[in-house]
Amino acid sequence: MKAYDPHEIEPRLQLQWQESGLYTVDETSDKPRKYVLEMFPYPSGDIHMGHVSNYTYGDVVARYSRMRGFNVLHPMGWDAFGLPAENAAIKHHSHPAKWTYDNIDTQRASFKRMGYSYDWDRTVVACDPEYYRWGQWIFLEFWRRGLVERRNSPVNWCDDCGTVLANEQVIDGRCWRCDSEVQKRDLTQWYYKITDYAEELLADLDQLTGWPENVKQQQANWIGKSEGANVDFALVPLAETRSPLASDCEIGGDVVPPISCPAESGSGPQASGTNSDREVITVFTTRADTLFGCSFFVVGPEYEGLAALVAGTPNEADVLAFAEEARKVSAVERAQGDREKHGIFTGRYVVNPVNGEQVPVWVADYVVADYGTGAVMAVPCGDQRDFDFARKYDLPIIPIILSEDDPLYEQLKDQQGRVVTQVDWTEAYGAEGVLVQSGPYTGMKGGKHSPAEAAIVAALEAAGTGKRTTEYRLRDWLISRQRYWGNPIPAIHCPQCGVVPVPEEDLPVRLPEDIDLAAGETLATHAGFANTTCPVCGGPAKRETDTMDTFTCSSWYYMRYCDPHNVHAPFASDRVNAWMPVDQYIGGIEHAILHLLYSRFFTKVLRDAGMLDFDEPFTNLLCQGMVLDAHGEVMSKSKGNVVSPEEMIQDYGADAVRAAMLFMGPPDKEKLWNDDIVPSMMKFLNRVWRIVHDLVGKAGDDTLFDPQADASDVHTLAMAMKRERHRVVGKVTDDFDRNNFNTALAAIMELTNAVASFLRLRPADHRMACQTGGPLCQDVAETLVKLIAPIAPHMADELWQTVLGQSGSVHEQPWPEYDPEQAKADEVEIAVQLSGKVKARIMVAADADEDAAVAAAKEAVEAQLAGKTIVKQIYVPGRLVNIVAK
Ligand code: ANZ
Ligand code: ZN
Repeated sequence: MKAYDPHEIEPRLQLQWQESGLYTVDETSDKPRKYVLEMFPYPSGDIHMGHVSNYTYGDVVARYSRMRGFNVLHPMGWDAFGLPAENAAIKHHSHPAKWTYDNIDTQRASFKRMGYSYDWDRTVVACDPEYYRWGQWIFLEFWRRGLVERRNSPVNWCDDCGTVLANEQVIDGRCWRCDSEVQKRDLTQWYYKITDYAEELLADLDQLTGWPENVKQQQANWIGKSEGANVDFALVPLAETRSPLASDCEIGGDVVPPISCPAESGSGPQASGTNSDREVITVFTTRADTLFGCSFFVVGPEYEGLAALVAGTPNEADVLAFAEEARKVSAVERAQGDREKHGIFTGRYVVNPVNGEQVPVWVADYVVADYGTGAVMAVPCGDQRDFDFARKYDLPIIPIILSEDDPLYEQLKDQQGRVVTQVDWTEAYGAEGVLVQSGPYTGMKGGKHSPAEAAIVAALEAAGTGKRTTEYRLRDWLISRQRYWGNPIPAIHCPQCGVVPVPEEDLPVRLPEDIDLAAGETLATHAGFANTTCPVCGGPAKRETDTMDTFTCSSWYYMRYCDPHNVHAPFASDRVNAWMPVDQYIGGIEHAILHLLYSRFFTKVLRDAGMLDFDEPFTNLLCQGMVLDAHGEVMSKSKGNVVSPEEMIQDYGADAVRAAMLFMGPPDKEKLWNDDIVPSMMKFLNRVWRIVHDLVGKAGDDTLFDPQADASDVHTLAMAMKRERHRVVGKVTDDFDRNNFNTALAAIMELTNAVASFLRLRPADHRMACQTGGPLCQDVAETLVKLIAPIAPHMADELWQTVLGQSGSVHEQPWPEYDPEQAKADEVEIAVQLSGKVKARIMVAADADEDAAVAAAKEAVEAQLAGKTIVKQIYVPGRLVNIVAK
């Protein structure tokens, strides 16, 4: 027997597969289609273990699906625009394209060396003008559809990256790429109006039954739908503001008068005085039911009308200085619940529309600018942030919602005056409860979406001081970047005509190649690029010099794979509709929001443009867990704990590395690397190699036959091998269907054990000569090779073609069938219990009826039953007999 030599086998078969076009998709095939896709990589250089796990999972799914009779689309490409290329080019005085394409070459070679079954004719490279041209076309289509906007607003700025970032790219206040702290700047930027699709992006998560729950939850939280109301608080004119807070709001005893002295207190929303003739500040609240507990009012430091609000008040200078300081802290940090809150009284009051009370207006840093209206009605009784703030600045806490079993409820339920500050309270009451001290609404159920909330909002709407609204946390997607190595935004700034789109026939707007980034040149300073003529009036004009966020490139590449060489359109609809949605998508959890949300958005827009006939791009999603080092730490160059796939392949071959990756654990869980795993997989592959040879009588001296072994069991073991063959095919099929690659591999190992036990007992020539032995051994050999083909594709194909002497590749073979009947054991072990306690275990026929099983059980516990009467007997087929005796 030739020794198993992956270094000889693997490159030879890779060449054979490539030359025969084994993985080239045949669009004319009438097999059912299946689209298997892994997130395309960023061409960062050498491949790492994360790549190996991601792309090995995808390759197993693709290969298994082909054997199951599908016409499989399994493409690969590169997400090739982005900053690292630009930074490397600056460092080495070269061009980002060179760095990028060199790295692509390296990665492509590695992927080929891993034996991945891609259709290489469909490669999409994002920085190729033939691809980015259509990204520009899509930009213009979005523009035509009213989904592009250019506006000035505070944006996230990363100094290290020298560019703005989308909200999704700011993780805990830091840049997603370089981890440096993100600042706010007021800039005019380009946006995609993803918020137009907020509702559908949220609602359609329900369709995604093939997605992990945690990913859907993260998207739902990010979209952050809140149903509530906008409520208008009228501003008390400065001239009518009588006195500062303290004297108005003496908190002496338990019962105090209202915070200020309005006309009719506690009478519900006032029908008179709609706020149309007065200046109002509007708040967004999900808890209009708590309006009677509003004891102060807060605007954020960014509040637009702040300067006007405090103009002429004694506090003016202090308030403005405070706001300026507070604005410096990022919104993310400020929104953190446990952060210490800071604020200052503005000297102004607003009127609570439900009871006419005047409440003081504060500026506080826990109110963020870009949510709701940027102003908050503070209800310290019901909201923890307001509660903390009230405690710190000694503002009233009016209990207005309580649990009925709270002793305070009894005390307050008929309260006429008002009980304020609850000194013994340690936290706000955020739950549902019953309203007290709430005028006509006292006694009603309160909470989010509660009857009291509905009633109060209805009354506010009737009075013209409120309106039902739905808020989303999702913000529009800021897509412009101040960097060279990206897709140019196809727009022109004309002094006469304004901002106009580049005409479609002028696409692509090409990146200039002659740019000296190291010398600080940018698209804006590159005269040849920046100066142009206006397509409308023909006058001199400037090109837009921002490029698009690279996430725009990754939002539709999977559509392009379906029609990669189209020169007339991004893709032909019928070709994309024929393949999509992607049946199995595989990638990292870090894209739970970013790439996956943007792709869903693109899909919906292009559907509305009549280009697609589906709503969601990815039917099933597998998010792979990270590969960590043996101590559970992330592998990184700086820590020096990186395991190089290249070295592993050099030592053991690609098949062993693939098997190791699959065997390490469930694909969606974190995996701990250990140095023994590849060598032990190598050992296992060697065993399969030998067993397959031996089964068909080609092992020679390497046969497992052991003349010393007791051969009396040979028939039983042959039957056991046959049973295992059927059982394991069933198990592996089931496991592959659910992406349980590790347990599939474990089952294959069990089959090799059964085969080895049999092979020990009978020499090959006897086996091959005997009537059942010959066909059975051949069948088991073929089955084993097919089962392992998706995992170790090179070894399997070598065994198939050379040792089993079959024509064609194993990767074109149908998946093995199995017969569940034959997988059943003849006998099963069952427990024998006496009054519920296990006393013995016996073997009975798998299809034994109750009488036979109980008889066998009684025999097994005969001694213990002596002298007792049997009261009851229970038989659970295949599991147990329970005898109750006294
Ligand atoms: C009064 C109130 C009482 C509130 C109560 C909550 C509980 P969700 O549910 O997450 O959408 N809010 C509104 N705009 C804000 C802003 N710009 N910055 C900080 N907080 C803001 O949150 C909605 C609630 O968050 C709103 O309902 C408002 O406080 C606060 F017992 O109004 B609530
Ligand atoms: Zn950065």
